[in-house]
Amino acid sequence: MGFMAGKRALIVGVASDRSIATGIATAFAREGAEIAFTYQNDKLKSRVSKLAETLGQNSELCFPCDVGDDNEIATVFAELGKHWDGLDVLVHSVGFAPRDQLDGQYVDAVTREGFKIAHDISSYSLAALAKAALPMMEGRGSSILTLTYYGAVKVVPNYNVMGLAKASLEANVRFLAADLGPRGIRVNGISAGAIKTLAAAGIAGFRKMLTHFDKVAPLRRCVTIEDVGNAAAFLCSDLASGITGEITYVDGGFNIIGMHIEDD
Ligand code: NAD
Ligand code: 0WE
Repeated sequence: MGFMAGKRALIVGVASDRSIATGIATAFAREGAEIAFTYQNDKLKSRVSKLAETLGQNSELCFPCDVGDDNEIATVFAELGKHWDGLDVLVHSVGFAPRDQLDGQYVDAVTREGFKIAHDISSYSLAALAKAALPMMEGRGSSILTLTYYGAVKVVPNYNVMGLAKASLEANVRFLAADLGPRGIRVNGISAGAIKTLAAAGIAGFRKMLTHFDKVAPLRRCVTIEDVGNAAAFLCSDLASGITGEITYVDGGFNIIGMHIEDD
Protein backbone atom coordinates (compact mmCIF):
# COMPACT_ATOMS: atom_id res chain seq x y z
CA MET A 1 0.00 0.00 0.00
CA GLY A 2 1.34 3.45 -0.90
CA PHE A 3 2.14 6.05 1.75
CA MET A 4 -0.64 8.37 0.49
CA ALA A 5 -3.40 5.72 0.53
CA GLY A 6 -6.72 7.26 1.60
CA LYS A 7 -5.54 10.86 0.92
CA ARG A 8 -7.60 13.13 -1.31
CA ALA A 9 -5.59 15.75 -3.18
CA LEU A 10 -6.47 18.77 -5.34
CA ILE A 11 -3.73 19.72 -7.79
CA VAL A 12 -3.66 23.21 -9.32
CA GLY A 13 -1.15 23.87 -12.13
CA VAL A 14 -1.10 21.08 -14.71
CA ALA A 15 -0.58 22.51 -18.22
CA SER A 16 1.30 19.71 -20.00
CA ASP A 17 2.98 16.33 -19.48
CA ARG A 18 6.13 18.29 -18.55
CA SER A 19 4.50 20.37 -15.81
CA ILE A 20 5.93 20.01 -12.31
CA ALA A 21 2.31 19.44 -11.21
CA THR A 22 2.20 16.39 -13.54
CA GLY A 23 5.27 14.93 -11.80
CA ILE A 24 3.55 15.55 -8.47
CA ALA A 25 0.26 13.96 -9.62
CA THR A 26 2.14 10.90 -10.91
CA ALA A 27 3.94 10.37 -7.58
CA PHE A 28 0.71 10.95 -5.60
CA ALA A 29 -1.18 8.39 -7.73
CA ARG A 30 1.63 5.85 -7.36
CA GLU A 31 1.44 6.26 -3.57
CA GLY A 32 -2.30 5.62 -3.59
CA ALA A 33 -3.83 9.12 -3.36
CA GLU A 34 -7.09 10.08 -5.04
CA ILE A 35 -6.63 13.21 -7.14
CA ALA A 36 -8.80 16.05 -8.45
CA PHE A 37 -7.43 18.68 -10.84
CA THR A 38 -8.08 22.23 -11.93
CA TYR A 39 -7.17 23.75 -15.29
CA GLN A 40 -6.60 27.43 -16.08
CA ASN A 41 -8.81 27.69 -19.16
CA ASP A 42 -10.62 25.69 -21.85
CA LYS A 43 -7.44 25.41 -23.94
CA LEU A 44 -5.94 23.19 -21.21
CA LYS A 45 -9.08 21.23 -20.30
CA SER A 46 -8.49 18.19 -22.57
CA ARG A 47 -4.82 17.84 -21.52
CA VAL A 48 -5.72 17.85 -17.85
CA SER A 49 -8.56 15.35 -18.21
CA LYS A 50 -6.28 13.10 -20.29
CA LEU A 51 -3.74 13.08 -17.45
CA ALA A 52 -6.51 12.35 -14.94
CA GLU A 53 -7.53 9.36 -17.08
CA THR A 54 -3.96 8.05 -17.50
CA LEU A 55 -3.50 8.11 -13.74
CA GLY A 56 -6.61 5.94 -13.40
CA GLN A 57 -8.53 8.75 -11.76
CA ASN A 58 -12.16 9.67 -12.07
CA SER A 59 -11.86 12.29 -14.83
CA GLU A 60 -15.06 13.94 -13.63
CA LEU A 61 -12.98 15.66 -10.99
CA CYS A 62 -11.49 18.36 -13.25
CA PHE A 63 -12.64 21.92 -12.62
CA PRO A 64 -11.86 25.19 -14.40
CA CYS A 65 -10.01 27.70 -12.22
CA ASP A 66 -8.24 30.92 -13.11
CA VAL A 67 -6.60 31.72 -9.76
CA GLY A 68 -6.96 35.44 -10.50
CA ASP A 69 -10.74 35.10 -10.11
CA ASP A 70 -12.28 34.67 -6.62
CA ASN A 71 -15.58 33.42 -8.06
CA GLU A 72 -13.86 30.62 -9.95
CA ILE A 73 -11.94 29.65 -6.79
CA ALA A 74 -15.18 29.56 -4.76
CA THR A 75 -16.88 27.43 -7.43
CA VAL A 76 -14.07 24.83 -7.41
CA PHE A 77 -14.59 24.11 -3.70
CA ALA A 78 -18.38 24.19 -3.99
CA GLU A 79 -18.17 21.59 -6.79
CA LEU A 80 -15.46 19.51 -5.06
CA GLY A 81 -17.64 19.42 -1.92
CA LYS A 82 -20.34 17.61 -3.91
CA HIS A 83 -17.93 14.69 -4.49
CA TRP A 84 -15.66 14.71 -1.42
CA ASP A 85 -16.52 15.41 2.23
CA GLY A 86 -12.98 16.62 2.98
CA LEU A 87 -9.64 17.48 1.40
CA ASP A 88 -6.23 16.24 2.66
CA VAL A 89 -3.81 17.86 0.22
CA LEU A 90 -3.77 21.07 -1.82
CA VAL A 91 -0.97 21.61 -4.35
CA HIS A 92 -0.39 25.13 -5.76
CA SER A 93 1.93 24.94 -8.78
CA VAL A 94 1.20 28.27 -10.45
CA GLY A 95 3.35 31.23 -11.38
CA PHE A 96 2.90 34.02 -13.89
CA ALA A 97 4.23 37.43 -14.87
CA PRO A 98 3.57 39.20 -18.17
CA ARG A 99 6.22 38.07 -20.69
CA ASP A 100 7.85 41.53 -20.93
CA GLN A 101 8.74 41.39 -17.21
CA LEU A 102 11.16 38.49 -17.72
CA ASP A 103 13.53 40.07 -20.20
CA GLY A 104 16.45 42.45 -19.57
CA GLN A 105 17.37 44.33 -16.41
CA TYR A 106 14.87 44.33 -13.53
CA VAL A 107 14.96 48.11 -13.20
CA ASP A 108 14.07 48.58 -16.87
CA ALA A 109 11.47 45.80 -17.16
CA VAL A 110 9.44 46.25 -13.98
CA THR A 111 6.15 48.18 -14.17
CA ARG A 112 3.36 48.76 -11.63
CA GLU A 113 1.02 46.53 -13.68
CA GLY A 114 3.64 43.77 -14.15
CA PHE A 115 4.40 43.81 -10.41
CA LYS A 116 0.70 43.62 -9.55
CA ILE A 117 -0.06 40.68 -11.85
CA ALA A 118 3.06 38.71 -10.81
CA HIS A 119 2.24 39.07 -7.11
CA ASP A 120 -1.49 38.41 -7.56
CA ILE A 121 -1.17 35.22 -9.62
CA SER A 122 2.08 33.87 -8.13
CA SER A 123 1.68 34.69 -4.42
CA TYR A 124 -1.75 35.96 -3.36
CA SER A 125 -3.39 33.00 -5.12
CA LEU A 126 -1.86 30.65 -2.50
CA ALA A 127 -3.66 32.51 0.29
CA ALA A 128 -6.85 32.75 -1.79
CA LEU A 129 -6.89 28.97 -2.36
CA ALA A 130 -6.00 28.26 1.29
CA LYS A 131 -8.88 30.48 2.51
CA ALA A 132 -11.36 28.77 0.20
CA ALA A 133 -10.10 25.25 1.01
CA LEU A 134 -10.08 25.79 4.79
CA PRO A 135 -13.57 24.41 5.57
CA MET A 136 -12.75 21.16 3.75
CA MET A 137 -9.19 20.84 5.11
CA GLU A 138 -9.27 21.75 8.79
CA GLY A 139 -8.93 19.28 11.64
CA ARG A 140 -7.79 16.26 9.59
CA GLY A 141 -3.96 16.42 9.45
CA SER A 142 -3.96 17.90 5.96
CA SER A 143 -1.29 19.83 4.08
CA ILE A 144 -0.71 22.53 1.49
CA LEU A 145 2.29 22.67 -0.86
CA THR A 146 3.53 25.36 -3.24
CA LEU A 147 6.40 25.61 -5.73
CA THR A 148 9.03 28.30 -5.48
CA TYR A 149 12.43 29.12 -6.99
CA TYR A 150 15.90 30.27 -5.84
CA GLY A 151 15.26 33.65 -7.51
CA ALA A 152 13.24 34.42 -4.34
CA VAL A 153 16.45 34.72 -2.33
CA LYS A 154 19.27 35.44 -4.82
CA VAL A 155 19.42 37.47 -8.03
CA VAL A 156 18.96 35.37 -11.18
CA PRO A 157 19.24 37.31 -14.48
CA ASN A 158 15.86 37.94 -16.20
CA TYR A 159 13.81 36.39 -13.36
CA ASN A 160 13.19 39.97 -12.24
CA VAL A 161 9.79 40.69 -10.66
CA MET A 162 9.09 36.93 -10.39
CA GLY A 163 11.90 36.87 -7.80
CA LEU A 164 10.00 39.41 -5.70
CA ALA A 165 6.76 37.46 -6.15
CA LYS A 166 8.48 34.21 -5.06
CA ALA A 167 9.94 36.00 -2.00
CA SER A 168 6.37 37.01 -1.15
CA LEU A 169 5.18 33.45 -1.78
CA GLU A 170 7.78 32.05 0.64
CA ALA A 171 6.65 34.51 3.34
CA ASN A 172 3.07 33.50 2.52
CA VAL A 173 4.05 29.87 3.34
CA ARG A 174 5.31 30.97 6.79
CA PHE A 175 2.32 33.17 7.68
CA LEU A 176 -0.17 30.52 6.52
CA ALA A 177 1.73 27.78 8.39
CA ALA A 178 1.56 29.80 11.63
CA ASP A 179 -2.20 30.40 11.29
CA LEU A 180 -3.21 26.99 9.98
CA GLY A 181 -1.00 24.79 12.20
CA PRO A 182 -3.44 25.04 15.14
CA ARG A 183 -6.21 24.06 12.72
CA GLY A 184 -4.39 20.87 11.71
CA ILE A 185 -2.99 22.03 8.37
CA ARG A 186 0.71 22.04 7.43
CA VAL A 187 1.98 24.48 4.76
CA ASN A 188 5.28 24.00 2.92
CA GLY A 189 7.14 24.97 -0.25
CA ILE A 190 9.51 23.15 -2.58
CA SER A 191 12.20 25.28 -4.20
CA ALA A 192 12.85 23.38 -7.41
CA GLY A 193 15.91 23.67 -9.63
CA ALA A 194 15.39 24.81 -13.23
CA ILE A 195 13.33 22.38 -15.34
CA LYS A 196 12.31 22.80 -18.99
CA THR A 197 8.53 23.20 -18.73
CA LEU A 198 6.08 25.46 -20.61
CA ALA A 199 6.82 28.19 -18.05
CA ALA A 200 10.47 28.01 -19.08
CA ALA A 201 9.81 28.00 -22.83
CA GLY A 202 11.25 31.00 -24.62
CA ILE A 203 13.11 32.34 -21.57
CA ALA A 204 16.33 33.96 -22.83
CA GLY A 205 19.37 31.82 -21.95
CA PHE A 206 17.39 28.98 -20.31
CA ARG A 207 19.44 26.26 -22.03
CA LYS A 208 22.64 27.88 -20.76
CA MET A 209 21.18 27.83 -17.25
CA LEU A 210 20.57 24.08 -17.53
CA THR A 211 24.14 23.33 -18.67
CA HIS A 212 25.51 25.56 -15.87
CA PHE A 213 23.41 23.51 -13.44
CA ASP A 214 24.79 20.22 -14.85
CA LYS A 215 28.31 21.50 -14.14
CA VAL A 216 27.87 23.22 -10.77
CA ALA A 217 25.16 21.38 -8.80
CA PRO A 218 26.67 18.81 -6.37
CA LEU A 219 24.64 16.04 -8.08
CA ARG A 220 26.07 17.23 -11.46
CA ARG A 221 22.66 17.03 -13.14
CA CYS A 222 19.41 18.92 -13.48
CA VAL A 223 16.45 17.84 -11.40
CA THR A 224 13.37 16.25 -12.99
CA ILE A 225 9.64 16.46 -12.37
CA GLU A 226 9.99 12.95 -10.89
CA ASP A 227 12.53 14.24 -8.31
CA VAL A 228 10.14 17.04 -7.36
CA GLY A 229 7.09 14.74 -7.41
CA ASN A 230 8.69 12.32 -4.93
CA ALA A 231 9.66 15.09 -2.50
CA ALA A 232 6.14 16.54 -2.84
CA ALA A 233 4.56 13.17 -2.02
CA PHE A 234 6.71 12.95 1.12
CA LEU A 235 5.91 16.52 2.26
CA CYS A 236 2.16 16.02 1.69
CA SER A 237 2.04 12.65 3.44
CA ASP A 238 1.99 11.76 7.15
CA LEU A 239 5.70 10.91 6.82
CA ALA A 240 6.24 14.69 7.09
CA SER A 241 3.79 15.18 9.98
CA GLY A 242 6.30 17.31 11.93
CA ILE A 243 7.25 19.64 9.07
CA THR A 244 5.50 22.97 8.45
CA GLY A 245 6.45 26.45 7.23
CA GLU A 246 9.54 25.10 5.48
CA ILE A 247 11.04 25.65 2.05
CA THR A 248 12.71 22.39 0.95
CA TYR A 249 15.24 22.67 -1.87
CA VAL A 250 14.96 20.01 -4.58
CA ASP A 251 17.77 21.36 -6.73
CA GLY A 252 20.57 18.77 -6.70
CA GLY A 253 22.24 20.92 -4.03
CA PHE A 254 22.80 23.94 -6.33
CA ASN A 255 21.82 26.49 -3.66
CA ILE A 256 24.56 25.45 -1.19
CA ILE A 257 27.44 26.27 -3.55
CA GLY A 258 29.26 29.56 -2.91
CA MET A 259 31.96 29.18 -5.55
CA HIS A 260 32.66 26.51 -8.13
CA ILE A 261 35.97 25.19 -9.49
CA GLU A 262 35.63 23.20 -12.73
CA ASP A 263 35.95 19.39 -12.61
CA ASP A 264 39.14 17.96 -14.19
P1 NAD B 1 3.92 25.02 -16.23
O1 NAD B 1 3.81 26.05 -17.29
O2 NAD B 1 3.79 23.61 -16.63
O3 NAD B 1 2.93 25.33 -15.03
C1 NAD B 1 2.54 26.63 -14.67
C2 NAD B 1 1.06 26.56 -14.41
O4 NAD B 1 0.57 27.82 -13.96
C3 NAD B 1 0.25 26.18 -15.65
O5 NAD B 1 -0.50 25.03 -15.39
C4 NAD B 1 -0.65 27.37 -15.87
O6 NAD B 1 -1.91 27.01 -16.38
C5 NAD B 1 -0.74 27.89 -14.44
N1 NAD B 1 -1.24 29.26 -14.38
C6 NAD B 1 -0.65 30.42 -14.78
N2 NAD B 1 -1.47 31.46 -14.58
C7 NAD B 1 -2.62 30.95 -14.03
C8 NAD B 1 -3.85 31.51 -13.61
N3 NAD B 1 -4.11 32.82 -13.71
N4 NAD B 1 -4.80 30.69 -13.10
C9 NAD B 1 -4.57 29.35 -12.99
N5 NAD B 1 -3.42 28.76 -13.37
C10 NAD B 1 -2.46 29.56 -13.89
O7 NAD B 1 5.36 25.28 -15.54
P2 NAD B 1 6.02 24.68 -14.22
O8 NAD B 1 7.47 24.92 -14.42
O9 NAD B 1 5.51 23.33 -13.97
O10 NAD B 1 5.54 25.69 -13.09
C11 NAD B 1 4.86 25.29 -11.92
C12 NAD B 1 5.40 26.04 -10.71
O11 NAD B 1 6.75 25.64 -10.48
C13 NAD B 1 5.41 27.55 -10.84
O12 NAD B 1 5.06 28.13 -9.60
C14 NAD B 1 6.87 27.83 -11.13
O13 NAD B 1 7.23 29.13 -10.73
C15 NAD B 1 7.52 26.78 -10.26
N6 NAD B 1 8.91 26.49 -10.56
C16 NAD B 1 9.31 26.16 -11.84
C17 NAD B 1 10.64 25.89 -12.09
C18 NAD B 1 11.12 25.55 -13.48
O14 NAD B 1 12.31 25.72 -13.77
N7 NAD B 1 10.25 25.07 -14.38
C19 NAD B 1 11.58 25.92 -11.04
C20 NAD B 1 11.14 26.24 -9.76
C21 NAD B 1 9.81 26.52 -9.53
O1 0WE C 1 8.95 30.46 -12.11
C1 0WE C 1 9.40 30.15 -13.19
C2 0WE C 1 8.70 30.56 -14.47
C3 0WE C 1 7.86 31.74 -14.24
C4 0WE C 1 7.17 32.35 -15.43
C5 0WE C 1 7.38 32.04 -16.76
C6 0WE C 1 6.67 32.70 -17.75
C7 0WE C 1 6.88 32.42 -19.21
C8 0WE C 1 5.71 32.83 -20.07
C9 0WE C 1 6.27 33.34 -15.11
N1 0WE C 1 5.57 34.01 -16.06
C10 0WE C 1 5.75 33.68 -17.36
N2 0WE C 1 5.04 34.39 -18.30
C11 0WE C 1 5.02 34.06 -19.60
O2 0WE C 1 4.38 34.75 -20.41
N3 0WE C 1 10.57 29.45 -13.23
C12 0WE C 1 11.27 29.17 -12.00
C13 0WE C 1 11.23 29.02 -14.48
C14 0WE C 1 12.18 30.11 -14.86
O3 0WE C 1 11.75 31.23 -15.48
C15 0WE C 1 12.85 32.06 -15.63
C16 0WE C 1 13.98 31.46 -15.08
C17 0WE C 1 13.56 30.20 -14.58
C18 0WE C 1 14.39 29.20 -13.86
C19 0WE C 1 12.92 33.33 -16.19
C20 0WE C 1 14.15 33.98 -16.23
C21 0WE C 1 15.27 33.38 -15.69
C22 0WE C 1 15.21 32.11 -15.11
